[in-house]
Amino acid sequence: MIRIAHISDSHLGCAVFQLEERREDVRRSFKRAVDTALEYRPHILVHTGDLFDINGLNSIKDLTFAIGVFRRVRRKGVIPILVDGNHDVPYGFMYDQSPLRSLEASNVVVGTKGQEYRRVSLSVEHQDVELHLLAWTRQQRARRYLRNAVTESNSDVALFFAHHLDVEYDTIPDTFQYYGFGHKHTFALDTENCVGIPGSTCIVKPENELYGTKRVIIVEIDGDEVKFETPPISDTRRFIQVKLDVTGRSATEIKQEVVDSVMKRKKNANGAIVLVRLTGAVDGEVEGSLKRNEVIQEVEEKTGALLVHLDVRWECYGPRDIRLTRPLDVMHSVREYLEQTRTGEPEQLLERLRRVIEGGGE
Ligand SMILES: [Mn+2]
Repeated sequence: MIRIAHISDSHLGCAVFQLEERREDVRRSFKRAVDTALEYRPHILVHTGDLFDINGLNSIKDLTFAIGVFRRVRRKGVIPILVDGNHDVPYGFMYDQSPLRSLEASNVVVGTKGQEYRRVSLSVEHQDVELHLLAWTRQQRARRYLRNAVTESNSDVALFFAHHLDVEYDTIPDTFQYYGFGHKHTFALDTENCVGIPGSTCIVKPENELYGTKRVIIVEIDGDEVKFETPPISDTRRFIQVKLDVTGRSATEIKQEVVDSVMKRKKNANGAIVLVRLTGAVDGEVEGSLKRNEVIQEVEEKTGALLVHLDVRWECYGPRDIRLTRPLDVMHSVREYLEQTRTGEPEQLLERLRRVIEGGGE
């Protein structure tokens, strides 16, 4: 039996909202995922790319940290394997070599050595294990490598790892016992076709990632039998998402609602990154008078959140054209005005108006 732990997309150096605190969060999240993987006593630990984030400019601190983590993995008798992701390729004008090459030079990890496709043979528990590692490349080339992949007839276990392969899983040949990919930051596992994506070890883009899970994929291969375990992992920082439909609200009401809805989670919000998504429809007056900075400042002060982000997705109608079909009919015009400005519950107002018009007073 051999056991593989599969993780991906650690994006060391990435700092959402340019928060300096995130660099440390991201390192700790990566280490925590590795620790979870090690609890399952794997023989091999595979990382399918984007170990470093291109926007993090691969600081020496992150590189040193990664070497330390993988050295610890090695000391436990586990072999760390790396595949180059789209963030791991050199960006000519910024730097001329992928940081993964530095890791390989430190002799703790096994990687692609800068080749597009590399076949690695290992002996694990007296079994011949064959790993095919496909570095980030154009999808057309990647699919060709997959189609043409041939395994040795004498290998006991054959595994295929790439950062990303855009293929229908049921068209994948059954050449390999497991296909491990990355690139997508939330977990997916197709046990029928033996294709797994663990998701990133931290949150890279909160707006896309808060609804999925992130896991370590443990693959246990015993002869023809393949078994999976998928322990969950999470970012070391708490993210809170609040959604509010603010249609028909004034700027003051919106501010109050945002404060109230985050305050409800005050305990949780301490130190958290809070994303407030505002949807619905507002007019130009509301949009212009909502002082976003004040809302953010108030919520941050009252809850101790590390950062509050207003993710404004409402539709703004600008100055509204009110169309009155019978302008001389006061009741009818007021009704049309209330409806078109989406003022909630107009009936009460109309009833009072009716009494004023009909009875000359209340
Ligand atoms: Mn990625």
